[in-house]
Amino acid sequence: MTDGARAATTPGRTPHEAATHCPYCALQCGMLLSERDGRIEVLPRDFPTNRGGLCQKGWTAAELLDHPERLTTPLLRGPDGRLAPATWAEAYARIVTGIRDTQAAHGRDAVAIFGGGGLTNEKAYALGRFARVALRTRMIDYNGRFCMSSAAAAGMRAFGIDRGLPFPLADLGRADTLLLVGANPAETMPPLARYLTEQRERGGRLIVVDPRVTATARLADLHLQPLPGTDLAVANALLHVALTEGWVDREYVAARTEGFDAVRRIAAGWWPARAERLSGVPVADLEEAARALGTARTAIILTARGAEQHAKGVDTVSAFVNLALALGLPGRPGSGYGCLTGQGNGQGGREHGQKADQLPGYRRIDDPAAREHVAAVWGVHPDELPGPGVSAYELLDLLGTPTGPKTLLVFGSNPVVSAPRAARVERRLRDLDLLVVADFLLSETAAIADVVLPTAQWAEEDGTMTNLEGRVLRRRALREPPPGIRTDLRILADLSAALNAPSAPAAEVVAGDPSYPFLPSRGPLQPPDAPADADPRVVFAELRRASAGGAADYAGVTWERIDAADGVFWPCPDTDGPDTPRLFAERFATPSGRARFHPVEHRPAAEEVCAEYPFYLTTGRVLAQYQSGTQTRRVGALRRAAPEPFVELHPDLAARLGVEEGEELRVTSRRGEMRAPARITATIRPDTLFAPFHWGGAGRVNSVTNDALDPVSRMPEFKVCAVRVEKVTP
Ligand SMILES: Nc1nc2c(c(=O)[nH]1)N[C@H]1C(S)=C(S)[C@@H](COP(=O)(O)OP(=O)(O)OC[C@H]3O[C@@H](n4cnc5c(=O)[nH]c(N)nc54)[C@H](O)[C@@H]3O)O[C@H]1N2
Ligand SMILES: Nc1nc2c(c(=O)[nH]1)N[C@H]1C(S)=C(S)[C@@H](COP(=O)(O)OP(=O)(O)OC[C@H]3O[C@@H](n4cnc5c(=O)[nH]c(N)nc54)[C@H](O)[C@@H]3O)O[C@H]1N2
Ligand code: SF4
Ligand SMILES: [Mo]
Repeated sequence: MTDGARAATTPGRTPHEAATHCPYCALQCGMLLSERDGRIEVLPRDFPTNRGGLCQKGWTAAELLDHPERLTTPLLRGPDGRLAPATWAEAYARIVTGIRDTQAAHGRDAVAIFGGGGLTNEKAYALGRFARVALRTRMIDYNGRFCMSSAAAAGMRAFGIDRGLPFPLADLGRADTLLLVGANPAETMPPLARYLTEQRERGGRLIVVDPRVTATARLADLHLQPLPGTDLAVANALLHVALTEGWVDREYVAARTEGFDAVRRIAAGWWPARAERLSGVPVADLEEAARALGTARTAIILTARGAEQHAKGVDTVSAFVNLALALGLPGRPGSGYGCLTGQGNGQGGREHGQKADQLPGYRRIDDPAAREHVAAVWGVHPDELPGPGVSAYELLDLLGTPTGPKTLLVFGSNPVVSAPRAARVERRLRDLDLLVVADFLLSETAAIADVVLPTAQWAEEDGTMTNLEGRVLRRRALREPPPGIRTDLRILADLSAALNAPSAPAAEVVAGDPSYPFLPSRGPLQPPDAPADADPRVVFAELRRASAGGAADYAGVTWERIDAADGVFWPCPDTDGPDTPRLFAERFATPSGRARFHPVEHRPAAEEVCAEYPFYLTTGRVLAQYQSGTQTRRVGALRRAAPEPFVELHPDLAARLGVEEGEELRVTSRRGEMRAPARITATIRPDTLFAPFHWGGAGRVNSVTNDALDPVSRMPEFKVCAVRVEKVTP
């Protein structure tokens, strides 16, 4: 690994190698890149998360580096309405003029930023700083709101801290009972499946809760197949059984928690037959699941998007956290509750300030002490920092409206495909005076932009990512970006300079500070004319300072330290102190040190079925495509494996509609319609349809999904809405 790292910072060496991580999901599988005669080969590397495994997306990730459709120059929309190549100077001039004009006419908040959970920590941090210091806008949020926010909010209110897994992934393999709720890691994190196999080989019990018989459900001993949107009732019923059977850990509840009484009273009313009526999960299965959890020596409960992407996602996660607390799991060795983070930097991306209500280190932007600390690092007065903005969907839905932002800059997201009620979001984006998108491919969102900035890809930049375990990792560059292409950090630094913003004092701060031994030696990957704060090492050094003392404290994390071990788990406040692979052994991060129960009641989905829209639709992922598909739809092997959108439906329903396999279906909701071929399978409930969200155009399922938001996390209800379905007769 160190060899790879060294090679990566030594340009011109052939063969060129870099030990880095996959660009896609939060598992951040270790991989080795090697370049010979211009060809790049991907090899898996033994890393604690993937243990030498990779999925098909990882194996083929390098194909996009030299892809013919890669953007190589900035693009500007001309008077003829078309995007045409332009110089960087022209692109920056258009952006800076646009920002100035917009802010002069409509105020600072009329310029907005939309970020992404795939960005490195350095970029997420720089984006937040750019918004607050260069633009002085409060309007910044990011796609993690669509992903992680419900579990994050539930974790915060129970534990006082939000780290997806509060223990290393390897614990999964040793748990006696493992409950996966709305998670399909066999397709969404395939190398993780080996922990599930290991767990079962050791005699453990695996329980999966999913409305579909997924590849993950097929690995399970027990599969609960609820109606979408009824997990909260299921969780309360499991707690009900644990209570009546005496499996609640009373000592733990008394010593380590608060607020159990209110939760116990609610659970008392959730006898399993009541939950069965709502969810369709048989009483016997609920009792068996509760027994497997309640009588296990060690047990782990994990949630993912199936449980979380609901207008009651926070309360649903809280119901499972309540169950975990009642059984005494969090903080007990080998046990616990966790959430499976999704995007490559889904964890770090939600810690360093690209969220509307946040400053770096998971600080709150409305906390005076936090503002003072961060303002000092940024070299500005605390009063100059804007206040909290609005959440991702609310931001998108304000664009171009009389009171909303008129200019938007997007880094690392493709909301035209991935946002709920996407046709409306697309209209809002088109209503902007100026839309700027930084991407390395022409995503559906870039295609409607006024300015497109070609940016570097993962193998062309250094930085850090924080994986689903809270482990900070090193992304290591294999080679420089192709000519004409700039990194996201460079773009932000250039724009800051062009706006005459007080650019980050990072370089000076850091150069004079002996605790940053690796600075100010600039890496070979930064062109000599690049501003200092385009250097990811400079930005990371500043991030450490800004995060110091916060919940997500990175002050003691250095690139050297990451290189020397297999990453560093936050919080890690001191360079010579320990990091934190496991949280909660002695206390929780709440003021009292106790975990907090939160009483939660089931409530119906925002939209229930009716005569006009008689079926439920849920959405999710397939193995060979990633997210909005900008990247994976352009990789040959992945396109062949998953070439087009589809709608999954049960054979009984197909018979009623008179539809055959592969025939085109139209799925309609109150918000819009999509069309895609039918995929008939008995693995789905007869009252429910499923479609993946990886495609735009007519097959875009987000034309149909519901933009109802969770009141706390502002998470949209991607996982359930009411639809009608019919065969499209040619
Ligand atoms: N191949 C691939 N892998 C990925 C990604 C990708 O796009 N493609 N994206 C990454 C990201 S960002 C994320 S967030 C993760 C997501 O990882 P997962 O959460 O595992 O993925 P999903 O497919 O969105 O949802 C999981 C399951 O929830 C089920 N589900 C739907 N509705 C409900 C419900 O109401 N209750 C319950 N219990 N289950 C329900 C679906 O049937 C689905 O099988 O994957 C990451 N990995
Ligand atoms: N119906 C439905 N919709 C969903 C979901 C669902 O389950 N169902 N899941 C939601 C979830 S969990 C998520 S995370 C979102 C994800 O959806 P998006 O936010 O659209 O995420 P991506 O498709 O990963 O978009 C990333 C874009 O940025 C580009 N990109 C990648 N890396 C970088 C970088 O470093 N810099 C720059 N400048 N660009 C980069 C890629 O080429 C791509 O075009 O979708 C959400 N939408
Ligand atoms: S599981 Fe995730 S990180 Fe690992 S190779 Fe596949 S996409 Fe990449
Ligand atoms: Mo996600």
